[in-house]
Amino acid sequence: MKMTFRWYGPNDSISLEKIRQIPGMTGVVTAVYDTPVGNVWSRETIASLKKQCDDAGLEMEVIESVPVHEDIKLGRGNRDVYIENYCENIRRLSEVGVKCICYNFMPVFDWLRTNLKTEADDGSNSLSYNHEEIMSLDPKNLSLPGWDESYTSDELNALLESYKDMSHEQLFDNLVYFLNKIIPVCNEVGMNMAIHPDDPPWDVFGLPRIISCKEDYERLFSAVPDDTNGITFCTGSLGAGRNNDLIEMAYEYSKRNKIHFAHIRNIAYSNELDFRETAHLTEAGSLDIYGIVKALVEGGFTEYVRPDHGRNIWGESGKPGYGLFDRALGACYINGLFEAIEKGVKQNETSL
Ligand code: DNO
Repeated sequence: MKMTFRWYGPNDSISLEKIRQIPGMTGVVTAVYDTPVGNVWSRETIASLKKQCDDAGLEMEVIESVPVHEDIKLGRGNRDVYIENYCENIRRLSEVGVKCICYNFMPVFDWLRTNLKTEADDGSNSLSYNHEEIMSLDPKNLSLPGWDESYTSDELNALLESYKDMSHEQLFDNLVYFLNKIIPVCNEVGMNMAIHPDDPPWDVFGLPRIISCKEDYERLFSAVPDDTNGITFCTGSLGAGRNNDLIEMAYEYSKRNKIHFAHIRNIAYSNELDFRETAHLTEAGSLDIYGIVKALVEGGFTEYVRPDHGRNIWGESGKPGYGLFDRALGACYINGLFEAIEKGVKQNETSL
């Protein structure tokens, strides 16, 4: 396992120097943020990110994300242009040693929450999701925390309109079309693709979502059966789906080398669909983080991990989910779990 930390580039309030001081940190997960979605990233910008990481003694082997242009998800006539740009980004990133790209295929919105500062009893605060609140919103006049605010309301309306009649099957076919074009490039340059699950893992605002559960993964793997076509195993996103058996999935997909990247965080269920994010510790939430890490280790997982969303603690008011303190605590906890479980597994092997 390689422990990494998400870094939002030179504008991140958390410096690489601080990230490096977190015990066990080997590298960062970053991206180019100033280029419009769908365009080719400049070699200079990529090289500059790489140099900053090198200078700080951190690796830059994972990119999160190279976003997928909506025209690709919609299967529009000009998608091939954006797909070719995507291929070029894969090539350019591989030139500087990137090994894994995290992306998602969620229409319009990425992750959705209704509150970014839900207070817990201990005075910390974190992100939360309330389904009734989401359902009461008019997607055409949205002002939701956490989604890409780069759309004007007219653009957003037009985009939502374009998805109006799209079925899950069509969206899935568009994903397969995209993957069939990019996977040959991934094989050529040695890049793993790691699709992020839908967050939350169900349809919202009538938009189809297709990467939410085991059946979705099975369909994805059989449609594009290639080693580079893998997943970002995000415990918090998948875990919001009460029917997802995370321990089973972690074991099964690490055994099949399908997990190229893992996001580890915990959530506490409040009722059937609602949840709030908690500290990473198993006992802090509803997910068995110990059980999940154990399943990853036993399945032979050796890829990248990052502590996902943290709370705001100790007076910090960080980027929602991405402050320093709680994610650093999360990294230490996760490192501890891996060390204990890996050593336990080795001991068992030698005593057999
Ligand atoms: C949220 C993140 C997601 C993720 C994208 C990947 O905190 O996990 O925004 O980066 O879905 O494309």
